[in-house]
Amino acid sequence: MKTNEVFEKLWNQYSKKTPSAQKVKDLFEREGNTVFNDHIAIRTFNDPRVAIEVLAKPFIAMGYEPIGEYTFEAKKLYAKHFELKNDPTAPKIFISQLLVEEFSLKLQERVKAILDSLPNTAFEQEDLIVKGCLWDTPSFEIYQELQAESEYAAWMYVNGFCANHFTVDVNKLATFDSLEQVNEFLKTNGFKMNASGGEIKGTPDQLLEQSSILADVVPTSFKEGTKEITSCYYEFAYRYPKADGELFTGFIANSADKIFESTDMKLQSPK
Ligand code: OOG
Ligand code: NI
Repeated sequence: MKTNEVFEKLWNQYSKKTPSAQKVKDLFEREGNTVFNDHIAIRTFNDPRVAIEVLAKPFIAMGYEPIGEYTFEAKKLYAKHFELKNDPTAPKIFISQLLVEEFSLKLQERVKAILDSLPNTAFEQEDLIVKGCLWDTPSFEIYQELQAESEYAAWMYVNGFCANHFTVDVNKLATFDSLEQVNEFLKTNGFKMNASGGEIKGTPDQLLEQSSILADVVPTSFKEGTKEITSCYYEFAYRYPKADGELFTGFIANSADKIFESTDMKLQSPK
């Protein structure tokens, strides 16, 4: 797949299941901005059939290289970020995986059963990253059981392979000077921020400030019927220059830890 085609497919899938993202993008554009994408993120399980290396394949084929790695002890996650070295304007890619063996045997068996239900050819598809929930219609009972151990596992079971967020490059917005201004604008327009760890994660000293709106809650098919659960979210990033004058391109584990929670059902206010 060509670079533009991959990002177009990812955006189409993501914006369909994340109505707020298209709304926010339209709002920025109406204010006179062009919206550039700083990075996307993809989630997976560390099973060798679908681990980071497997999902990174289409990006490696485009010339992306692994740059940074991150561990999240409490959430039992590991992540890598990838950059296209010869093109600093290309979106960065953040891929994380659930460290399945660190959870209960029951969760390990659930994940294995989900993946075993598919033929190996399913994991070899070149557009695996936009295949979503490849397996059978999920069970709400299993969703809740996974959620008790890991919001990430439960989210992954239902949403599968997709960009779980795109990220507005705030440095490139013409009518905003700071992430704080962006957040005020979003709140004025009725969007709910992920306030876990503060609305702004990271500091100028860390060279990266990030915020995100809470994931949309959308009707989702379960064996037991339709339920409202989280899909994807939109992130906003402001980067500061390093000593060499170039903008910092990495991620900050402590901030990322809180950004993950944008899809947590526990952050959603009860209806
Ligand atoms: C990724 C969360 C981390 C960032 O920019 O720090 C992240 C996720 O929600 O899968 O995107
Ligand atoms: Ni992000």
